[in-house]
Amino acid sequence: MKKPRLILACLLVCGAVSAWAEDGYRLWLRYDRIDGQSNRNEYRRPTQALILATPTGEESAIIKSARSEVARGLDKMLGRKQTKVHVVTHAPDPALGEDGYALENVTVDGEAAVRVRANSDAGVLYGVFEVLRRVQMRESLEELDVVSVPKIDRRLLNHWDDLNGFVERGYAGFSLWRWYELPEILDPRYTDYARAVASLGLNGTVVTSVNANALILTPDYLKKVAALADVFRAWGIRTYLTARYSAPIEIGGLETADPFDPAVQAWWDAKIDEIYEHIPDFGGFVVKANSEGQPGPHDYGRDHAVGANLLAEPLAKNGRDGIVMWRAFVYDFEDDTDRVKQAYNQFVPLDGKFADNVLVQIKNGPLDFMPREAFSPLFGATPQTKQMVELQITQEYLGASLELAYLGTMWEEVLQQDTFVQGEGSTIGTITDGTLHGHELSAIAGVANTGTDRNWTGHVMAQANWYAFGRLAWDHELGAREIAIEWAQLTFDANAKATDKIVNLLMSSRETVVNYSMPLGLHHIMERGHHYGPGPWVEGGRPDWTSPYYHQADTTGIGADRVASGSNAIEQYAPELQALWGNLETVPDELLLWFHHLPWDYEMRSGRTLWNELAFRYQQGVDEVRAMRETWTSLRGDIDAERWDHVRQRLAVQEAAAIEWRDACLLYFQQFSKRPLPDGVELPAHDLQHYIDVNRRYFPGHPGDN
Ligand code: GCW
Repeated sequence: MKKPRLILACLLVCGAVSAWAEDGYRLWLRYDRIDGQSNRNEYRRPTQALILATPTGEESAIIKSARSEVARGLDKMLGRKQTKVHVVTHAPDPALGEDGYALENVTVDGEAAVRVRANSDAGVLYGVFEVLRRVQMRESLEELDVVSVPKIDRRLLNHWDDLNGFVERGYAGFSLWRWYELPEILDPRYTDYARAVASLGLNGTVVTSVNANALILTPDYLKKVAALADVFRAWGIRTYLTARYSAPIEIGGLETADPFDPAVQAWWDAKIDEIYEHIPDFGGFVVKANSEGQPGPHDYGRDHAVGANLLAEPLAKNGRDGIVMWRAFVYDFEDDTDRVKQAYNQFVPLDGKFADNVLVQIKNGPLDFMPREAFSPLFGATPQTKQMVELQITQEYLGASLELAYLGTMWEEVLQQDTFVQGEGSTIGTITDGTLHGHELSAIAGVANTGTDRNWTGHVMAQANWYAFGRLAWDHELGAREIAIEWAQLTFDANAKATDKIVNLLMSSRETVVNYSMPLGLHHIMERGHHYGPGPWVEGGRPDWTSPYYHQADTTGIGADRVASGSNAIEQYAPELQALWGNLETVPDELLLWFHHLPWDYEMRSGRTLWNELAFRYQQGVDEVRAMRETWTSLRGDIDAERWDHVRQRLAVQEAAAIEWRDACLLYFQQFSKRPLPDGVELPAHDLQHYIDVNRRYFPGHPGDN
């Protein structure tokens, strides 16, 4: 009687163990044993030793990290006891910049070796991660001729994490930073976080939210930040904070935070000295000022440049290289100018007034991370001011972590978008990397999608967005598809056919979300507060937080009028784009209703009326999610059951969400269009009121009460 029980127990335990193993925790750093033959192709196991060549040849903390990753990765994959790692000195090579690296084949004592050469220890670490990536992808380490140099200096994650553990627009649990345990207790997860960040070549993290709490700047909290910074430093990651503009009042006991007040200046000066005592390589601040209720220099009649320079000066004192990333996400509901014009209006007159170590941090769109918007016209409009792009990795408007939306395609579109400010080729990528206007210092930010969920990002497929952001921060010219291929190979290690299917699924997913939520250039028609699901009917309160402000639907038609007949926001763009987007003959369908208010019977390129096209796009979005589900079903057995089922469940949710968007929006807009749904578009299951009454209480990531 005993034996079967034992076997049963073993089966249960073993089953549980393997289920736990595929919980997504390992991200793209899986390092599974390679058995000589991979799913994809024959693989010749590299036998080489590793030579780490730096200008100093020292065994620094970062080099130790590189060694530990080799042991954890290479040895495990190759089933080796210990790869030989030699650290040697090498003359600096200007071609590699600060963080770049070269991978070369060399012979040491008659033995084949791979040399990772760089000008900094961080560069060596990035090179080691590339070696590991290549081995994971079964790429040969022979005939190596790799030189890789990041185009952007400061490659940052921005965490919107509050001190109480809540993550604003976070859909993967709570904050990774356990402030109440710090500085004494160090969660091992901090190291795993740092490994993941460094593996992508990211080199900075802003650990607190832009909706800032001044407490983080108090001595007790600075000790906690310093403990985190110590962990991150060993992985080449610098720590940054957000600065609450009114901190001199809230924690400094002053009566004002006016940047012209000498006591305020002295306070920041001393505070920044204190920060550097705790964190000698402190990176600087991100500041959200005079936006959505945050305090700022306007409270004292001073402009953004004066505001930013107040912090910039002490950050550059004594040879420090701290920076200020001053956000351009500013708009004021008391100003009745079209919201999408306001940042440009506030910042363009300030060009040339910002200190050298200030960058203006601009969201890709002038509104707010919509599934698609025209790019922010502020890009390139202040040639003397350093500008950087802020992308949102967390899916605030693209289905949170319930829905699959690969954002690599969206960011490729953004980074390669031509602004024409200096003629053709003036892309947002070249503005962000500083080359267009000849700026030395450059930075890029992505709002993180990480949290305490075991798989880090809530939806396993959302790991691809963290990955894609990191890769694009390193090289904004990489293609979304090549990044998706890498990620899918590293993450699932499936056969070639299955990998192809996963990549295709990723590649079309963002457009699918656009189709079922905000097609044809519609924007900001989501539910209020938590921003999940449809809400074209949202009205009341400040107008720029309502939906009709943006869709402008009425019996004559639909769309935001941003040409001369309306807000004329289009005038903020280069003449080439004004001509392209202002003209109905040439404006792409994707931006049609972003710029134009058009009659319901307007004839589209497809030959359909605008109303029919709108209905058709919503239906198409639903059909595409159904196709995604079929594709996923067909992957059963090609990837592990745990993650297969995880995604399968979420795709079912996504189909229901797509149907809800379609039905809610079409019923709502039909009140104005007064036209029937065209053939081929499914009839809604409920009346409009049903959708209006949907109330998602306690949706994660929303700071207000639900
Ligand atoms: O998109 C909006 C979000 C806010 C966010 C703000 C910002 C951190 O709804 O939650 O606040 O943007 O970027 O400052």
